[in-house]
Amino acid sequence: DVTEDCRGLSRRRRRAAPHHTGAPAAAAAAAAAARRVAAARAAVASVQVKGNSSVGKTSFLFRYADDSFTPAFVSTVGIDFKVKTIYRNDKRIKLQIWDTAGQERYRTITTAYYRGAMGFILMYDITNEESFNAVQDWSTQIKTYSWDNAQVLLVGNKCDMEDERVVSSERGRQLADHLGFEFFEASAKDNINVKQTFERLVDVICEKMSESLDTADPAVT
Ligand SMILES: Nc1nc2c(ncn2[C@@H]2O[C@H](COP(=O)(O)OP(=O)(O)OP(=O)(O)O)[C@@H](O)[C@H]2O)c(=O)[nH]1
Ligand SMILES: [Mg+2]
Repeated sequence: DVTEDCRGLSRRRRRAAPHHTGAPAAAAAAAAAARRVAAARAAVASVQVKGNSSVGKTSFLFRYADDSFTPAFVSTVGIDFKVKTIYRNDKRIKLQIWDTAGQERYRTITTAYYRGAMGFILMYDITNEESFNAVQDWSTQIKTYSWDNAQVLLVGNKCDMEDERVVSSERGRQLADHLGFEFFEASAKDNINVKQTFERLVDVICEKMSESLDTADPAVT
């Protein structure tokens, strides 16, 4: 429960804070309190982007969070994250997006983080057969290490490179159906389906969360 977490955090902070007097301190305290209230009101959703190295995970995140794109390839070391506040159905949601390294050598580090995610974007590159073949393995990893109710979307990235396409939309869709995931083709470069992917994932997570809250309600028999 996110609200509980925020309250717990503010209690700990209050106890640890030194006792100040005077207007600047009071103003700062009021501002801090306002921030705590705002933070407590926002739900937190945590998602991760997975898939082989160079499929475009970091680019996808940068396009979404900063609306930027660079053609240079800087392979991610370990794990990193960005936070973006979004509004869905009048609800404020702090979306925590974890960008994980696709390279095999960081697998031990990245595997440790699966548990924390409510949803995953599993990505391949439509111009790279190997990245598509790896989707099954990534899916198995997700199912093995993540929370049982975690939601997954399959994304075929780089759909701007139609001339170099080796994975047809049809094969992508079939694999998604087989794995039970929703499917999008997208381009971080041309900003196609990036926002839509994240928003759909958040909506699916919210649906799933309220479903599991309903079934967990002890008043319902
Ligand atoms: N044409 C095109 N190029 C893209 C797209 N997305 C990413 N790229 C390029 O693909 C390369 C790899 O992108 P990254 O986002 O760094 O890949 P990654 O999946 O984060 O790789 P790792 O961090 O090693 O796991 C970079 O040169 C990007 O510019 C896209 O939609 N279209
Ligand atoms: Mg990366």
